[in-house]
Amino acid sequence: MPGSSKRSVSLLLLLAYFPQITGCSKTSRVEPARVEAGGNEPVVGVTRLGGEQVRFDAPGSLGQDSVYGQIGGSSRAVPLDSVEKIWVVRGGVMQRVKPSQIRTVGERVVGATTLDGRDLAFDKAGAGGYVRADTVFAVMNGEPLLLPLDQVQRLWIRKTDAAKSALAVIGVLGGALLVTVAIAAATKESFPFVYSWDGTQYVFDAEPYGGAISRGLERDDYARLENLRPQEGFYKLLVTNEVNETQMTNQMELWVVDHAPGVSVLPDVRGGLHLVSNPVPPASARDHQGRDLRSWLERTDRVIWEPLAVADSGGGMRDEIVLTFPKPRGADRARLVSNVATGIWGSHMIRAMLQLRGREVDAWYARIDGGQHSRDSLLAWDLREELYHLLIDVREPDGWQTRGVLPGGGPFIAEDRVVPLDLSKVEGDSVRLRIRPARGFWALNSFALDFGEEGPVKVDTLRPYSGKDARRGDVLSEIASSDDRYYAMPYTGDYGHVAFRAPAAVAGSERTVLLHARGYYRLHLPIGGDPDTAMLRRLGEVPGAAGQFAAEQFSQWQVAGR
Ligand SMILES: [Ca+2]
Ligand SMILES: [Ca+2]
Repeated sequence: MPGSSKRSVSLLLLLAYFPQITGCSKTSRVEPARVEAGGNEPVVGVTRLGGEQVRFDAPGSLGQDSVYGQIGGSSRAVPLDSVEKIWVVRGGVMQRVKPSQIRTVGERVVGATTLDGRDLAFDKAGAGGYVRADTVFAVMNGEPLLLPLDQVQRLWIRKTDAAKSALAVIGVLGGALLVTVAIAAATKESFPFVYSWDGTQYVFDAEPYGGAISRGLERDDYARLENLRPQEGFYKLLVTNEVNETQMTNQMELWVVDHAPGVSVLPDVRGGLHLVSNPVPPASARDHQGRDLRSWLERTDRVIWEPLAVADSGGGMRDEIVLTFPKPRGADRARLVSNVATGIWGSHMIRAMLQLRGREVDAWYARIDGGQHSRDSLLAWDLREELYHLLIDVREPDGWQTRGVLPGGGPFIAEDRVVPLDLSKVEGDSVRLRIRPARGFWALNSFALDFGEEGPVKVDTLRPYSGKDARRGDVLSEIASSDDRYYAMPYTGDYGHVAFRAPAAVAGSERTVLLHARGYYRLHLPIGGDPDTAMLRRLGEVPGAAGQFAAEQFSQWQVAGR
């Protein structure tokens, strides 16, 4: 970054903070802090030299020499040298970081997945990889590597927080369509982050209860904590709110399973645990355009199939992927083992669709919280569109039959999840499964089928031993059980520590620890105006309209980012 623009940026003061906790129209001021280019904070407007106030329609962004935002529906760039003050919302609504600015936000590129599905892991020595202009600069296998961004499908970013001793490696979409905004959505739109103490640091390990955007949608979530290790007899978790929302945790407990080595213990969506010993990858995986997706979907790795929210060559916003697995003779049931997350754009669409309700969003929340009928129709709509639930169809003699449902999750951590499948009507020596994900809403990592025998799973349930919020102190009684008491984290930056007494290890067995968490969250939305009733009606009544809306929003966002 040229010195002049950096200097002008550092002169700009952060002046405002809008705590839109419940959509109330309260604006308050907090202590000034510096705005960093590429920082977390979306720009709501600027004060120009001479005092003119400019307020953007939607959060804008700070570029190298201009502030970008929308005014009256059209994109504007306000040159920094004409700006006196920048107004930002603290917390990440949507972060746009220019490639040239990635190093200024303390992130390091540790790898890249290319558009053709290669996983490149950069050498860890030195400062790690970084992005400048349209190129990733890194060292791999001791050799310098220059990788054009338009060959990148996903960048892997290492984020550290020294104060909390926390580490997270997350994947963000890159690629030709996003060159000018190469790091998109580095802040997410939902779900608390849970970090596991691994003996030396906290490592990002779970994102519970995604999609539970109001109390009526509160749900249980089950996630393996692969990084958790006991220390001095305790398992320790760090829970953080890193996004612009209020997170409400009702309950946290650990499930400890000591089991035979070499077996995986995996949860289904209802919290049933399954012993999986021999998951078989698909023999073939093809989409409706004939693309071979097997190398993307055959194992859980950094090669993740995530179509952008752009129509395919036929104008469609739904993909259709058929997975074929060999079937042992006589097998009449199997367990689908999937590793699937909500896509980055799909995660963002939760916010975009809520914002359509404008000032009436609280009335919508009240309906969802107050009545099963409203919740049922929301779920029915979601199942029709397959935005946050994915139907698993099985090919039977009389056609495709839906035999399972897979919920979204993530978007930054996808859990392995089991879907028990009835195959009693499947004929022949193979099983064909079909999924029809809405484009932009899904990040598909892997699918496998396990035909092994089920056995009983013995679970040791651990209630929390201590729970301390960094600001409020003791929260143990709030997370101890599922009731009407919640551990609330209303502000971005809130965090707390939860500890559990670790049972002694069992000789000769392997241990799997799962987090069972229950809760919900509320997004902090901008002060609402008139609801967009025409669009809301279209989304509700017209099949496929939600996918079209996502594509329109994506297209507008790309234009605004240029
Ligand atoms: Ca509780
Ligand atoms: Ca994969």
